[in-house]
Formats: sequence, structure tokens, C-alpha cells
Amino acid sequence: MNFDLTEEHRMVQSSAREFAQTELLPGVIERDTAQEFPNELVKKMGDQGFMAVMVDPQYGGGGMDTLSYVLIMEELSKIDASASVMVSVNNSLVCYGLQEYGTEEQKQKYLPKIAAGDYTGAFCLSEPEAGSDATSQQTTAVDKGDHYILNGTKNWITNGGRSGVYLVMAQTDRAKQHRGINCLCVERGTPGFQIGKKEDKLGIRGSDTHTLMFSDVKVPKSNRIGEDGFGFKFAMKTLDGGRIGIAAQALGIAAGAYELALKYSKERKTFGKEIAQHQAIQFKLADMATKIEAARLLVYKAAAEKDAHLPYGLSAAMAKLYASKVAMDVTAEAIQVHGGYGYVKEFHVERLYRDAKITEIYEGTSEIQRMVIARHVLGM
Ligand code: COS
Repeated sequence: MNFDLTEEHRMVQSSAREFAQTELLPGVIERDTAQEFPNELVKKMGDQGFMAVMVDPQYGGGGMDTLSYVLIMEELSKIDASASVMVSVNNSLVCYGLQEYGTEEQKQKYLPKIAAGDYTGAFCLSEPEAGSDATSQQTTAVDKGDHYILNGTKNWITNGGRSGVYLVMAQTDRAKQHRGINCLCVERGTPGFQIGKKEDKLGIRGSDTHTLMFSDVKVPKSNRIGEDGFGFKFAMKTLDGGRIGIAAQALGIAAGAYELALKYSKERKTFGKEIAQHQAIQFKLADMATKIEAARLLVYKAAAEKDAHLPYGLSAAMAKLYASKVAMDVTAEAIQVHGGYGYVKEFHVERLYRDAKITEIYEGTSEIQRMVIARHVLGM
């Protein structure tokens, strides 16, 4: 067992850290307040290779491993979880899904543009009535021979307003239940496809989350991913990897808050000494550091299993469950260390606290992760 990062991994980590400091930190508070994220910054992340880290270089990707992706996610999330969720959805769900299960034509058409940061991709599974209960898809894709007619509504879609391609899960044959679901690539601007309201959120406010409406949208059959009826399995398989990305995001949010608390504890003085000299603060820092390290080991293990082509669904669920709880605990404690300063925007920890919550919800709630883990440990 080797816990050291390779020289290459360290370089990936330090370049992501530098990008986060120089490009993401300036304006992060303003982007959170305004609920905006400029396309130029998305493009810059594409130029850095963050948008398609694991994609084959022949499609413009970085050709790197999952651990590199996790290191990038961790570093970006320390500063701006709105940026990192765009990176996560692009990499784990859209790029991985297309690269692993897409046709050659689909890969050539979409991957290079996503990799370059020309546009993002979106993954559209959730519906007003289907979040955790993902098999209950109400969106329909009626088979018309050489094309499908798509109707329905998707909710809480990350990158919903800015994407060029949307991977949309829809029910084709209800009698077959989840085995009758398909995943279709729907391009922005397709007639009948409307981008609906943007959500006003608690956290990750820089990232755009939208409702999407499909009304008699004609989608060629060549836009289907995989065989007829593969859509639900496609969603589950991609979400397994997605959970590693979100676990890494949660880890980064926690680590970012911890680093701020550590620094502050050496600057702020009370009762005649730095607060880091008080055992009350030392114990908080000790607990934060321990939880973060435990989360990090789970996240890296899940990534290493994926890279070794081992089953990784269990480790991914454990990593997401644990890291998201750590993100909640550590960001709350980081505010406590900062006292009143922690409660205002300027010191960044209040944003990280708000950003942490979503990691317990999206790409499978903590309750869903526990279901997945319980099924594994019980052999069900
Ligand atoms: N990889 C591959 N296949 C999987 C899978 C996985 N991780 N998980 C389930 N499947 C397959 C099963 O093998 C089964 O296939 P067969 O019928 O061919 O055997 C099929 O999918 C249905 O599985 P299951 O019966 O377990 O479905 P459930 O309705 O019980 O749901 C959970 C399983 C709860 C795990 C699933 O619905 C889920 O992950 N829900 C959360 C979805 C989510 O993350 N939503 C957030 C949206 S993205 S922000």
C-alpha cells in the first residue's frame, strides 16, 4: 500500500491549486451573490484541461486517471464549489458517459467541444416526481422508427442554461419499467426544447441550475446512447463515478474551510494569545484534520479502484456519504473558529458552509448512499 502521490499527480494538484488561487478566488464572492459564472472562466477551465480530464486525447481530453481528476476537484472546491460542480458534471457524467457508452459519431461530435470549454454538458435524470426514485421517469421518448419524440420536464439540472448537449433519460416502453428507459443526446436549440427557470439556491450559486421542458422534441435515433432500454443502467453506471467526483468536491469544501480556520486561528488573539493556543480551538482543528484525512482516504480509494478497473460502486457510495458529512461538520466548525467574522461573506467560510449542503443531496442523497452500501454489505 502506497499513500504517496506520484510526481505527476503532485504537478496536477499544484497546477489546479494555482488556477484556483489566481483565477477562481478573485470574484468568487461576487459570483455567488450575483449567481453568475462567466463563459470566459469556463473556457479557461477548458484550456487548463479540467473539463475532460479523463477523456482520450484523440477527443481533446487530458487522458489522465481518476485520481488526477479527484485532485483537481479537491483543489477547485477549496475555493469555488460552483466551478467544481461544472467540472464534476462534465467529467463524471457527461464525458465519462459519452466516452464509455457513446457511438464514435457522438464522441467526435461532443467531446472535443466540451473538452475545450466551448460549452458544458448536462445530465438530465431528475424530474419533479423522480429524484431518488429514479426509475419513475415520467418523461417519454416515443419510438417513431428512425427518431424519438420526447416530452416531459427535467428539474434541478446543473449546467442547464449553458450546455451544448444534454443527456436526457426518458421512458420509451413503460411496460418494461426501468428496462424501457433510454438516454438521448439532445442538442441545445432543438425545436421544442426550452430552458426554463433558473433556481435561486442556498449554495453553489455561481453554477446554474434549471428546469428543462421538452415538447414534441424530435431526436434522431442515432442520438441514443447504447442499446434500446439501456438508459437506466447508463444513469446508474455513470452516477457511480459521479459520486467519486462529488465526494472529492465535499472533501475540497471541507479542506478549504479547514485551511481558512487554521490560518485564522494563528492570527486572531483572545485573552492575550492567539486562539490557536487555546485548547478549545486546538481540539476543533484536530477533529477537523482527522475527519478530512479519513474522507480523503475513502475518496482516493474509490478513485484507485476505478483506475484499477475493480468494482467501485461501494467505495464511491461510502466516500460520498462520509465526505459530505465531513463537509457539513467541518464548515460549521470553521465558522465557529472564526466567530462573528465567520458569519459574514468576506471570510469565505459562510459560503463553503452553504455550498457543503448540496453534497448530501445531489448525485444520490445520503439516504440513497446508505441504501447502496446496505445492499452491498447484505449481499442484496
Ligand atoms: N450499476 C449498474 N447497474 C445498476 C446499478 C449500478 N450501480 N444500480 C442498479 N443497477 C441496475 C440493477 O442491476 C437493475 O438492473 P436489472 O433489472 O437488469 O437487474 C436496475 O438497475 C434497477 O436496479 P434496482 O432494482 O436496484 O433499482 P431501484 O429502483 O431499487 O433503485 C437506486 C436503485 C435507489 C440505487 C437508484 O434508484 C438510485 O441510485 N437512485 C438515486 C438516483 C440519483 O442519484 N439521483 C440524483 C440525480 S443526478 S443529480
